Parts: sequence; C-alpha cells; structure tokens
Amino acid sequence: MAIKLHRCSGTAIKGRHPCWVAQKALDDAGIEYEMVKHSPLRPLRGDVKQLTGQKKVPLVEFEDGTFVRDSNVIAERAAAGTLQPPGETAPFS
Ligand SMILES: N[C@@H](CCC(=O)N[C@@H](CS)C(=O)NCC(=O)O)C(=O)O
Repeated sequence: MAIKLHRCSGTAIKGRHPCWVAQKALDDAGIEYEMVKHSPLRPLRGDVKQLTGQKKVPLVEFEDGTFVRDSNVIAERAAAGTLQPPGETAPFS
C-alpha cells in the first residue's frame, strides 16, 4: 500500500499553497501516494485531529500510522529520498 497524502480539497490552487507544495514534491520525486482530501476549513477537520492531534494539512501518513507534517519538511524529505517511516505520532493522544 502506498503512503497517504492528506491535503485540503483546494486542488485548483497551486503556487506556494502548502498542500500543492507537498503534492508537487511527491510527484517530482516519483513517489506513489493515495490522496486523501479534507475540508479547506480547519474547524471541520476532526478526522485530521483524530489522526495527528492537530488540524493542519498537508501531511503524509505512513503504513505504520506515523506521519510527517508541514509542506516544507515533506518537500525536503521527498527530494532527499528520506520520506520514510517512522514519522511522528499524535502529540496529544
Ligand atoms: N506551515 C504549514 C501550513 C499549512 C497550511 O496552512 N495549510 C492550509 C491548507 S493548504 C490550511 O490548513 N489552511 C486552513 C487553516 O490554517 O485554518 C505547512 O507548510 O504545511
């Protein structure tokens, strides 16, 4: 199973949009992923909160349930070939 890219549903927005930065980095690195879209409104992201303990996207979820947050971190690790588990676990669980 591929990793999951959790991002907002604003897929038409590109440029410096954090979710696009993360998605493009995975695409550029040739990393396969399953895209999971969430509400563009942070208050409506209870599913993200349940997974990570916070409501921001983008984030990459690994098969082991750990994850990496922040578009810049995702992009750096994707480009460096170091986007691998284990990542973080929910800080508030
Ligand atoms: N520093 C974070 C920022 C993430 C961010 O702002 N994500 C947007 C979606 S692309 C978001 O969650 N916006 C709604 C909000 O902050 O309430 C990153 O680069 O990943």
